[in-house]
Amino acid sequence: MGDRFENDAGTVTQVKPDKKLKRPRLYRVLLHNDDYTTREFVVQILRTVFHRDEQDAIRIMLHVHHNGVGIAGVFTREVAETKIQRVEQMAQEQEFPLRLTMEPEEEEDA
Ligand code: TYC
Repeated sequence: MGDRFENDAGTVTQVKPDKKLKRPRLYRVLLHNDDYTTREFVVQILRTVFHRDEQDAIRIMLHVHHNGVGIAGVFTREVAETKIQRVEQMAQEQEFPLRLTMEPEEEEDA
């Protein structure tokens, strides 16, 4: 139980027991290679949706192009889901088959 305080008017305040403030689980958003999405489009979404600078966006795009998969960014679950949806929407509009997935980072203790 948390601390109790009583003021001069007899009002008792009971403090809620401390809750452990757990850090939210983080998710990697993975970008997958394909043969049809243009390099320019991938760089564009890395810049606009994932806020990468030009150099970083090109580096990530080339990494995915050569290795098949790479990390666009790391976010809480809802933010990761929203970014994936935005990119899927943008890709669909240009009929690119670009695919993104997310996976939880391993839990760190304490
Ligand atoms: N392989 C694509 C091309 O040569 C470029 C590309 C890179 C596509 C990364 C998707 O996630 C991707 N046009």
